[in-house]
Amino acid sequence: MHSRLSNCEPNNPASSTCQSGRLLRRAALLTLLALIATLTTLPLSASTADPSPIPSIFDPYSTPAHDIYHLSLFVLSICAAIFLVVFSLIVYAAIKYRRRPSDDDCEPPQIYGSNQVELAWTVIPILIVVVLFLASARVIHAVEDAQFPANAIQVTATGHQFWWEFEYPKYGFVTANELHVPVSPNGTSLPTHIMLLSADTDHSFWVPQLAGKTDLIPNRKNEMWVEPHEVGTYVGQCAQYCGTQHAKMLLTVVVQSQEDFDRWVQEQKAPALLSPQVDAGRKVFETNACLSCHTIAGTPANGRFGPDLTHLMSRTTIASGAAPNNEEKLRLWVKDPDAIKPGCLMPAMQLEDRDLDSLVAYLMSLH
Ligand code: HEC
Ligand SMILES: [Cu+2]
Repeated sequence: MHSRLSNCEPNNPASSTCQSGRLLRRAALLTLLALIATLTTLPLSASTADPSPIPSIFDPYSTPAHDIYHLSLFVLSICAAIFLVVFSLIVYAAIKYRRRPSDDDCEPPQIYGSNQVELAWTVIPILIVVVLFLASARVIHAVEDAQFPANAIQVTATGHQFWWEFEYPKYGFVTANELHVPVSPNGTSLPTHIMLLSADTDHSFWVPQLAGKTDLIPNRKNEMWVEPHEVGTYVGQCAQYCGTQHAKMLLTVVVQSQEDFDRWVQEQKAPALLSPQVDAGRKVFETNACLSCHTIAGTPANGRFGPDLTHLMSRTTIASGAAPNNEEKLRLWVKDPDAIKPGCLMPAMQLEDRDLDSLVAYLMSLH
């Protein structure tokens, strides 16, 4: 009967091996079922509740993020279908053709070449790849080649080790770490166009709920845009390793109603408040190196190496989200920036306690 193989000997496995094999198979099958059940119940739908504090690509709130979200669902479902088909076939084959006690240990008939099968496993994957390519190209085109209305907000974002600078060239002011943009309620379109630059090394701007990830590269202009549909605060992170404090480069985007945004713009455009009560602190600031690294509009301080401090107190955090913006943390920061952000590029200025107090009072007056 098995003339093809001469050294064919019947085999006789111990029944205990058989028993444990059956148990193993049953465990594997259960694991597989559990895996499939978990995968199919994952919450993949976009919610309409408030933006979650944990940024997620599955919870989009802005036009480009929506497009990317739908594309990823499409790609994921194709991949899931392929996974299910291939995995089921493997499991089926492994169970159906498993070794049995009755096996005679002979090599089965060997089959070579089948035009139908080979065509099928060449053509189907090619079709899948073409569909994925076209779907991606459509979204890339929609996001990268978008046309902007004349009233689009312009922002130049510059990545620094280890903070973000946001300049609004049309309005003529600069702020840091907390980007404000107007909302585009459903049906309207008021996008914010962001020019991405870097002052030192590579950074990456990623607020997953608003748009895809785009790098900030020295000597190069990259662009991106957001068009959020709901008011709220969205967070992200520098997504390209840029040095010691890369992990403390929080990105905060405050999406505001048109009126709130306009009010914020008016406040930011104004020069710094000069209150005589904090003159002592201002002198400390202006007679130390602070003024060559920081700008305070309306004063001699015009450095660009560190964040603009003109309206420091309009921000909720300092040092790119590393600490809340309050008197205690400001004092600690100016006394010893490394205590909050070890390795950051602001030096400890070794001030006397009295000078430190008046300096912090001055900073606290910068609303
Ligand atoms: C060598 C340049 C340099 C000098 C001098 C300097 N700073 Fe800074 N400062 C920076 C940099 C860079 C940052 C951003 C650090 C970060 O977030 O990683 C910063 C951040 C700050 C911040 C937080 C701003 C924000 O919105 O996050 C404050 C406040 C500040 N500096 C105050 C001062 C004061 C007051 C002095 C003088 C006693 C001073 N700085 C001197 C470079 C400098
Ligand atoms: Cu970075």
